[in-house]
Amino acid sequence: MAKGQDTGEEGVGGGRSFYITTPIYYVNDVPHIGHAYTTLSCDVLARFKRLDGFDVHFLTGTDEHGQKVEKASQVAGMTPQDFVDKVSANFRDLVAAMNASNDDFIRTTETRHTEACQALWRELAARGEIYLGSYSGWYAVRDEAYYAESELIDGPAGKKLAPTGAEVEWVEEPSYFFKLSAWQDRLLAYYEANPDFIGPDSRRNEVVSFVKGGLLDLSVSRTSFNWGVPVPDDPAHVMYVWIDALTNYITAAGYPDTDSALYRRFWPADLHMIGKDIIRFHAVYWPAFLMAAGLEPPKRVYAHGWWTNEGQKISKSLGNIIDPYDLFARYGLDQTRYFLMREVPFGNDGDFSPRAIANRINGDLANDLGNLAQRVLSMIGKNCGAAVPQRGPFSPEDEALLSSAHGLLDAARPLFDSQAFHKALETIWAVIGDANRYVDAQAPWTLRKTDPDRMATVLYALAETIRHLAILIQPFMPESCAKLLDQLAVEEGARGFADLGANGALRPGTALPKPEGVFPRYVEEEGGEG
Ligand code: ME8
Repeated sequence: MAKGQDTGEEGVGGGRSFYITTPIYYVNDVPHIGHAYTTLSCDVLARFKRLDGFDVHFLTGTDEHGQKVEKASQVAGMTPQDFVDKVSANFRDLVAAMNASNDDFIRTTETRHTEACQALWRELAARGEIYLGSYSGWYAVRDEAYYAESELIDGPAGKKLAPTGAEVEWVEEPSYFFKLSAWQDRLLAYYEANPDFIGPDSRRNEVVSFVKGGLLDLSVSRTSFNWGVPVPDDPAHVMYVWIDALTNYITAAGYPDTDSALYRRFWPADLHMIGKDIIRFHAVYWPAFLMAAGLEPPKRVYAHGWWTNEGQKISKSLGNIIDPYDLFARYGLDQTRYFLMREVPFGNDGDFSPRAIANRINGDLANDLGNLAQRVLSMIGKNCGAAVPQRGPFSPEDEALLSSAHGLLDAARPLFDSQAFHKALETIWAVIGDANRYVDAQAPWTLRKTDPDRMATVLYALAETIRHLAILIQPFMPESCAKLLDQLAVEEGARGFADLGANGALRPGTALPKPEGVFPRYVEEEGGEG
């Protein structure tokens, strides 16, 4: 069923398409580093794919219905609508502040979304996949999830808690059910036929054993509150917030108009990026809903790990929320983006510490990349008439450096396609290491006196290597790489992956602007904790 895995495919209108989504975030709280992290990873991949010639659709947005959001609006003393308008704007602002390149921002309170949810519901009902019954069991508002008695754990004072630690309440109400139990075998067959559907592998194994353990029918409507999408033809019910939320991915692809250019081009989505907390909803319920409605499941769901703050769970009640705006202000936007993608193997849990980010900024960025660019560009500025050097024949050392730069894209592609962002950076930084060793070995400052022609060739090979590095690092640090490429006088239209290699090589004699440092060292503020 999944077609065009990883490499994209010819869509409507030609060219390869790539549809990537973040979870839509609950508007019960202020956005924190965890939300920024998921959005960032999608932005990095969306930018990579655009540079690689794909027609990308990058979606993010907010999840605005359900009991949790309704309760948060009550605490804030606002109507749910006023409350969601206000908090959704915070998420939209964060997306802009972090320089995310999303093509759409969906809100589940929009009319297009209500229509899509109701159309999906009608389709499921018409196909006999939904029936009316009554639910009695445990519900955790914090997780917006139902739990079986057997899943509960013992909390303090003999209180039962959800396996996530969330409080549970007993719910008894009339409810529509989705016949999830009937999908167990077809889900397992789907996982089997599409080995890349769930990443990383550890999550895939977890999902497969959960489904093998047996599936119960899923309650998909609530009657005890009304902040949700009304169930068609039965207004006493609102849809369970997860059927509403998951539908956002097809709403934004034009559903229910499955003949629309948008839908034909972008559905099924190439990747739903999520955190590991919501894998069950995305890898079990969502493909079951879609298959039951006769629609294609997404091609891949990737669940990344969890950030903690100096070893502690990040939570409002612990007062240790990491505010992404604070990080951008203190360390710089691109520096923060780099750190988040480099520090922790993507897929693993990660721990934030001020020392770790300072080390990355001063080591990887200021020393390795920043110094390389600064040394080379200022030598060219001083010794080559502030223009791309005139090069002579390449030595085997020059060829070796250039060929490692030329090989970067092919090495990086499979790493991006498997969401191994940290490895992509490691691979790029290996070439930075090669380039720094090459500068030391060639010693252009000595050649200046002994063999100026050779110096020019060495500086040319280095400038060309830096051009490759800057083009490939753009997805992670778009603003800083734009500055580097400006300093190499690479035109804006010549910064895509098609311009890598000898075809787009710097032209000797091209005038270069005065070089400026792009990656300053991070100096701890007086009395700061950096
Ligand atoms: O679950 N570390 O929304 P949500 C890493 N509305 N990522 C984190 C994180 C942390 N400490 N904290 C949050 C919902 N995240 C639903 C989704 S989708 C159809 C509906 C990220 O606001 C991570 O991506 O609780 C996680 O999955 C998501 O925020 C949960 O956001």
